[in-house]
Amino acid sequence: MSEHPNLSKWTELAEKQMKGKSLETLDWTTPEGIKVKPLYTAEDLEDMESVNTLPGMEPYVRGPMATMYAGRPWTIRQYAGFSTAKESNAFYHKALAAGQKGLSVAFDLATHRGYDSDHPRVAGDIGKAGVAIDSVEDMKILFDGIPLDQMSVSMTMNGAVIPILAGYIVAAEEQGVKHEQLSGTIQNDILKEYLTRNTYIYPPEPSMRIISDIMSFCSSNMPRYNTISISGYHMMEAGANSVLQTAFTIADGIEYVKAALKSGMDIDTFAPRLSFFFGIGMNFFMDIAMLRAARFLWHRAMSGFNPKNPKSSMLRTHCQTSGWSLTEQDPYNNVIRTTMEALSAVLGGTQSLHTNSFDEAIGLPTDFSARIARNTQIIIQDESNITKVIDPLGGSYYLESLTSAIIDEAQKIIDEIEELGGMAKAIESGMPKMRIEESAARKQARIDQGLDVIVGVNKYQLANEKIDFEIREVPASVRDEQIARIKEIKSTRDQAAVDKALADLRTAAEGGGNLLEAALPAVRARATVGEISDAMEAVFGRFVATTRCISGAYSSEFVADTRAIDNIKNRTNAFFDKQGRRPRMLVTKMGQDGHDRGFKVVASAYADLGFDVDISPMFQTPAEAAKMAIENDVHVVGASSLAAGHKSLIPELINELKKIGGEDIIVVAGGVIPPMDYDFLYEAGVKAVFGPGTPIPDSADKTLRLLEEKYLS
Ligand code: MLC
Ligand code: 5AD
Repeated sequence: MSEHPNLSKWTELAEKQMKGKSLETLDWTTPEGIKVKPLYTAEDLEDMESVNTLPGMEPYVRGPMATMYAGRPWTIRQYAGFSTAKESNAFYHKALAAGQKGLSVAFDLATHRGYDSDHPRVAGDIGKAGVAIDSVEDMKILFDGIPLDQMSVSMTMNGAVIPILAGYIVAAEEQGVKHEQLSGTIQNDILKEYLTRNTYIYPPEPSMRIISDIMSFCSSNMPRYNTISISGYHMMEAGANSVLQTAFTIADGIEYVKAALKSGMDIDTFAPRLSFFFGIGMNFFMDIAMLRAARFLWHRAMSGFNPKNPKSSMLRTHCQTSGWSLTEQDPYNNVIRTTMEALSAVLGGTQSLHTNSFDEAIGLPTDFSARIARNTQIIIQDESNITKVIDPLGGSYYLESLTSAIIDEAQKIIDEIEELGGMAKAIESGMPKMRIEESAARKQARIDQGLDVIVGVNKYQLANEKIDFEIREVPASVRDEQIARIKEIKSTRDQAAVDKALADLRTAAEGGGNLLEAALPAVRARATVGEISDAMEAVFGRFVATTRCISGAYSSEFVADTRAIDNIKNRTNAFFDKQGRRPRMLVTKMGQDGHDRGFKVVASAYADLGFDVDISPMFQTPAEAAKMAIENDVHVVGASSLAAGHKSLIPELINELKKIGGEDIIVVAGGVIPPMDYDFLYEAGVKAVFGPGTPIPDSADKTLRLLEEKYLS
């Protein structure tokens, strides 16, 4: 028998092994600000409310279902969509045949923002980041051969949520499937769009009403349908640490509950069908603990609304591994990262999971990369025996301590948001966005200094990278195909019926009825996504965000060694001395690409490095970006592209600059740009391309060198 654990004896022993160094030097402060010790014991668990609970029972720390994966494994649900409905449908069929269990539709950015494929603003976006859908005819092709009474379908849609959900319902009707048979989830989470994802259409108030209308329609007509997927994923991808992700997501959930209650619904009619969506990153134990903490916090928050149905306070969630954690460099490492993150999601007790493809930082999944991503889950489910025991890490001293720490830290932020008047008010105040952007800038600074390791990027880089796998490219002809189909539909439909349905929808928008219900006749009459969106926009208006960026967070993380940034700062100062002004840069995003983490981090870091930075609004056309560059008299434009629009949007920007006398302005590009496209961009006149993972001091150095050559030599 070993002797009873004695912590002071362990400390003595450990200190001896530390050869004089204090044990405290082994403590680690996580990005969340949580102190992690090298050892946890039973003593750490005393008085913790979240320990010693059971799965399927309040407060659901150990999982929402009593038997969890021992009874039924999580749903393998891979997010996918590209090109036309026909191509995406074929991709879904192959995935289902190979072991995927649920569908998850990725729409292109034009659809997200409520534009038909023939709209001039979206010429560079059609079919690129997801599938192009213009009408119910496209929806029917998308689900061809997929029985919607049996298959649960998730649709990631937030802006154009009314025409898309109505399109799905009508496509099902035309398959002979009744509303009450439909099972699945619509993302329908607008608050985080204003915060990070940016595919909003209308201002916050009418958008919140749209959500209540959907909850109300579905609770009466589609009882198996999850009316919202309250998402932290995008906050994580935008740079939020796990405490921020948890707090803001739960606070968003509370806001939706309040909005539904205000519209007159009873808590138990809608709350059981609220679902969640978390992003899982590389901090392995932290994100397991995050899911457990989130369930606890949701139960606690919901208890305040006195539901009668236990399901009303039960957090069920989808998870996705982090796209941001994956690298363009040495990309097979991404298979390993995704496996780690998938395990974290599973050990945290997710209900549904998407595992990213290893080519994430280069393009959309191919058949090959999608197979490996899917098989990652299948192997965990079928080969590892991990599913046999419920919450197998429950009781781990470390994990339970982390769970409790996240609960405490996130609760403080949730309370802070309540004091601001709830999440909608907090978003208006700018607080959550600032916190996320600060967290992102700090993370980037730690990576750029090598304090946070990314293999292949800031450690063990390969001298020669070569891509030996296929990359998916979506041809520009998709736009022509979509435009031809829109023409065909418009010429064969009953226009009077369309006009009447759209007029009725406008009336509903003005306050005369449920928007989802009112959109159904319009969809049946073959009104397009753009027409339905426009009918509501005529009443609600279109939301335009102000872009701001934080300052100081990036440079303040450089404590130990400031050489890399000092060099740039000295040179921007020298530029100022010689030119009478600082190097001025416009950082812009064109097309409907809403990924603003990179462009915000670059803008705030460059400002810290002594550039004079202008940041454009989102969703610029190339002509608008060029005009802003001229008006602000910049030396250089940095175009950020993460949604595959770079081959059309960036050359067009250069043409537009030429047209209005800006041929002298240097153009550099950054983002998810596959190496095989670099030469194309150089030929179009781009002076430098910065792929994912480029340290900011490196890109700033190169940009500055271009400016020095041009202006100082
Ligand atoms: C589950 N069930 C069980 C059980 N486990 N029954 C008995 N014993 C068990 N152990 C039952 C459930 O009660 C349910 O039935 C049914 O089985 C299905 O289980 P589920 O757990 O509800 O799974 P699922 O249907 O997959 O739903 C998961 C979900 C849902 C609730 C999280 O909202 C979902 O699928 N979300 C996916 C969201 C998504 O894919 N988003 C992509 C975002 S990508 P019943 O009858 O109770 O329903 C993105 C990227 C971008 O956003 O573009 O930015
Ligand atoms: N197909 C597959 N995965 C996609 N993602 C985004 N769009 C698609 C798509 N069309 C994934 C990526 C990205 C995350 C937001 O979702 O992993 O990082």
